[in-house]
Amino acid sequence: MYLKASDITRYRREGFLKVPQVLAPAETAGFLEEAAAMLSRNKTLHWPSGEGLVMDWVPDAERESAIMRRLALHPVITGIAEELAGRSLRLFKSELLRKESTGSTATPPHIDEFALPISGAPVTLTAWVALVDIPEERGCMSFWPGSHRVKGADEEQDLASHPELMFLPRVTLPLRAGDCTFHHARTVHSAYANETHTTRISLATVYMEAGARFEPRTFYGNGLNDDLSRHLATMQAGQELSGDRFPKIRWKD
Ligand SMILES: O=C(O)CCC(=O)C(=O)O
Repeated sequence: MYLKASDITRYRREGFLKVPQVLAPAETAGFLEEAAAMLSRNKTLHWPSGEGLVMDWVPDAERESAIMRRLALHPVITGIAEELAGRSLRLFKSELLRKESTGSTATPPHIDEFALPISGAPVTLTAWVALVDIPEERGCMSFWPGSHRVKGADEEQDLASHPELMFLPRVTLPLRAGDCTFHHARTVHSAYANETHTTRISLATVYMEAGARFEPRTFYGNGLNDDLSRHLATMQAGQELSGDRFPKIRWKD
C-alpha cells in the first residue's frame, strides 16, 4: 500500500489528492532532462485562448519516448492510481504539458470526462506529475472539492461559461518537482497562468478502468492528428480499449 486509508477516503470524497515526492529527486532530474529535449524536438499541439495560449503539449508522450513511458507507467504513480481507483487500470494516454513562461494564460475550469472517448462512466483518473517546482504564480492547479459527485454536470461541456464556479470554494495545490496530483475525470479543475521566467513542465497521464470501451466523441480529436486520434479512428464504438495501445498499468493479473 502506498496510501493511508484516510487518503483514499479523502480522494473519493473530494475527487483529487496531492501526493508529495512520488519521484526521488534524481528520478525527477532524469525525467525533466528528457521532457525538455522532447519539448524542443517534437511537434506540439496547442490549446489556444482568447488572449494567447493556455499551453502546448507533446501528445502520446509514452509512445514518443521510452523514458516518458517509464514515467507514465511508474510503479509508485500507477500503484497509487490503482489504490485510488480501487480496481485494475489501463493507461489511456499521456501528454507532456508545457505552460510557457511568457504569454501563457490560465487553464479554464473544466472536466476531463467530456474529452475522453470512453463509454459509460468507468473509473478514469489523471496523474499530473510536476517536473519543475510549480508555485501558484507558475500555473499550479486548483480543484473544486466534491465536484466529481455533482449530478448533471455532464450535460455542460463548457464550464468556462459558468462564472458561478469562481465563487465556490476551491483548493489550490502548489507542487514541488516530483510531487503529483491525482484527479477524478469529473472533478472540476483549472490552473493559473505562468507569470514566472521558468517554463512549467509536467506529465499528465490518464488511466481508465480495465474493460473500458470506446465511445466516439465529436469534440475529441477535433482535427488533431496525433497517434492516439489516428488509432481511435480505426476503432468501432463499443470496442474494448485494450491491447498494447492501452496496456494494463500493473502486471499483477
Ligand atoms: O495543466 C493544466 O493546466 C491542466 C491540465 C489538465 O486539465 C489535466 O491534466 O486534466
